[in-house]
Amino acid sequence: MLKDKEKFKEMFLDRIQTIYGVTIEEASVTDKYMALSSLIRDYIYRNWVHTHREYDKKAERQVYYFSVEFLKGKPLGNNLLNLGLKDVCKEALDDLGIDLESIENIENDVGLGNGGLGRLGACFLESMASLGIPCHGCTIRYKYGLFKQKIIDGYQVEVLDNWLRNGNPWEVRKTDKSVEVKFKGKVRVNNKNGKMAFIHEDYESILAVPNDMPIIGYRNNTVNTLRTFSAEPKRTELDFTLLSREEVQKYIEYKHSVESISEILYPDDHNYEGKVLRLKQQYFLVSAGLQTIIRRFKKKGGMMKNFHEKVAIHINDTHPTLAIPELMRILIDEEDIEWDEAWYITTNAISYTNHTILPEALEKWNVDMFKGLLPRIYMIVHEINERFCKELWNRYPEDWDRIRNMAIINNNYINMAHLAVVGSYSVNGVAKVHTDILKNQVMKNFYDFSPYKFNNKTNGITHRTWLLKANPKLSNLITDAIGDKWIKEPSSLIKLTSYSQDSSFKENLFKVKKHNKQILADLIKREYNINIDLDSIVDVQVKRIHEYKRQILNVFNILNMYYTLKDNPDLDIPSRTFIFGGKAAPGYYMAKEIIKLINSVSYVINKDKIIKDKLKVIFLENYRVSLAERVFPASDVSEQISTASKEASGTGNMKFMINGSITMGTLDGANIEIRDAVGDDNFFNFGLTVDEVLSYYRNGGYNSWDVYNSDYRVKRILDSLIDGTLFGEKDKFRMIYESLLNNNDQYFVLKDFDDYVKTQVKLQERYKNKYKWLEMCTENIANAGKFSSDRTVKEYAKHIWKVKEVQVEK
Ligand code: B1N
Repeated sequence: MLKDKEKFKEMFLDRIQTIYGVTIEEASVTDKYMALSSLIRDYIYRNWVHTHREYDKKAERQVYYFSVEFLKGKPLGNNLLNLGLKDVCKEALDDLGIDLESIENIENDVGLGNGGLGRLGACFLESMASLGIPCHGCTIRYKYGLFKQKIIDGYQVEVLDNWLRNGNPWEVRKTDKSVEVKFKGKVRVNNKNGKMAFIHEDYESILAVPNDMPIIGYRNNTVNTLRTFSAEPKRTELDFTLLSREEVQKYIEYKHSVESISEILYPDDHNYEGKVLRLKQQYFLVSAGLQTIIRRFKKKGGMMKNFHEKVAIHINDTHPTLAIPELMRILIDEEDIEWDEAWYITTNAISYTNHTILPEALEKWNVDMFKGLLPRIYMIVHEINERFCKELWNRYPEDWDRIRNMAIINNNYINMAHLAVVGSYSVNGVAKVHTDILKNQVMKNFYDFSPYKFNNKTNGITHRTWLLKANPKLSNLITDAIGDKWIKEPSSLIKLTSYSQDSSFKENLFKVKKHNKQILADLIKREYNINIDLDSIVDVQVKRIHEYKRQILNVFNILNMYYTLKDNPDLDIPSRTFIFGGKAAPGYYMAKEIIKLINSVSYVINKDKIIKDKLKVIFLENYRVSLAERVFPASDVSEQISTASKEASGTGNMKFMINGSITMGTLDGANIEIRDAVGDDNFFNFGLTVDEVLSYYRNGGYNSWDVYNSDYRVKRILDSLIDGTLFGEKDKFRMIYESLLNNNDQYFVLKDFDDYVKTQVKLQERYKNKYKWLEMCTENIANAGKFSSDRTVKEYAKHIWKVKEVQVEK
């Protein structure tokens, strides 16, 4: 009924008046947003219930995707698009004098994630709903998502992200489905006629309350679920008048400690801290998730001995690895199943994805802390380790080094990646080269021991969000050329190849890019009062700020261009706009210095008249999903310049590609597969390869002073970081200077500098030939289909989870 414009208007007005108690004239934008979103939510309710009924009836196996992060962005626009309601909604609101875009703008991003890993989860959910893959997301309902970034005097300042302030119109609270999660206490062992029973006593009890958010498939009647859990105290209706002051005080402390569990998302990606609150979050998620899954499974008549045949549990990185011992606990202590059978069920239910090989990101929990918080779970992990080490001993008698190296518990620490590999039936990396590094280096011993577990699933992005929604003009152009089949079958984008020589197509592509640049330029003018030349090369690096992603290398090329132009202001080069965006972990000092450096360089260059506006540098504040949707469509060049071997896959690279930007990249992560897909002519590659980098590491690195001493450009740039000539202050960026020279340049910035600069010059030359450039853009779009998460989740479904798509009839 919402498909009819008049009906839409009527229902919208009715909702504003009856539910929000205001007339349309009195209603604030927030009222309108809440009314519209809740209207849509109610509209899909029947399909939501229906989808789950169909899954229970038709699906042989269902997947539960556990992740401590899902970075959704704004739900409203995606939901309208996938329901096919966007146009009618816009027209109905227009009639009422309301602008849909202004409503979309006030919606908060659902920022329950840091970066690539969380966004991958969100892309997977969209693709799975659109394909009818029976999958349910499970995560924590953080009260505060990833912080908002303010830039003050060039420095990052973090502000709490109170995304739930006005309520969340998309979620449905399921109080009646709450479960209890137990922490601390002790375990009493009962030996009854030779049968051991483990009784957990004196524990602290916490309520996990589920909230369900709909994940709407693309025009297929399917609505999947993202379940988020919030931690709440068990007893809420206390009569305080009957309590002593101490009791009241104790209760308040208990309440705070409980609520802190789902209070805030940890803002560090790639940096493991070992904090007890994080461990609490992880156990809270898996215990709550598994309990609700098992309760439903049994209610539908399932027998626990068949659990693994009907249910697949996926753990997104090691953060939900405690699903392994928690499932064992439930099977043994609550379902009375023997160890061996419980282990069989568990290791046939659980699969694991590894997302990084950076040593500082690997989770290792201190045994004493772990034992205190999770005494029963510790006993189980200990037993898993004992049995695993025995198995190793049988296979590799007396090979102590190997056994120590592979043990789950070693040196008083629990190695979560080891636990994840041992307790799963499948282990996958996220791009070919990353999986190879896992198999041949980082997890070599495990690969030798159980090679059948290891497989690759190259990441993907949902092209419906990142092309159809983010770039409507380009989508229309594509559809005009090859029809709209690509929306459901992204591999058919390949038909665009035949347009790479079509000058009218390319002329239109040029216009679309310019239009998108204009939108971004308007935003930049509004927010930063900087003018962008629409004919300049828009060169973008947006992602978390990290040394391994090498924003510094990008800055050094910019500084080199700046000095070259200062020396020769009439140099014939296309003008260039360099855009950066990204958050630094609040405790990552170096990353924060990099933000300050970019802003300082931006300040110096943008105001320098000598270079005649040939260079502009912009740091976009508070980079997030909704801003990303403006950035990718407007970019010409995609900077993917991580130190080879460090970026497991990257997914921003794919979002640029599908929007017709050309990659400037190292042969790292999925860049390699992108280059293979588009061909060398349509990709700018530079720098050390994975093998070269790994070989340097094995041999103790290289001497960065040699580069400093032999390359005057490098010397000039580095000196200007500390000598006051550029930034007016001595020692301003001493820390960066030291890391590159006296700390041996761990990420090979100086080593790759020369090749990077040369390749940038090559790119500039290529840009001068407009049609050649547009041909490259077309080739990139045409070959982007294989980087759709539709392809990725189909591979997971077929090869890992063994689940089939279910078509939900109306
Ligand atoms: O996961 C993405 C990949 O595309 C990126 O290359 C990879 O860097 C990213 C600890 C992480 N790996 N590890 C994390 C996140 C949060 C945290 O607390 C580590 N993120 C990635 C998707 O595969």
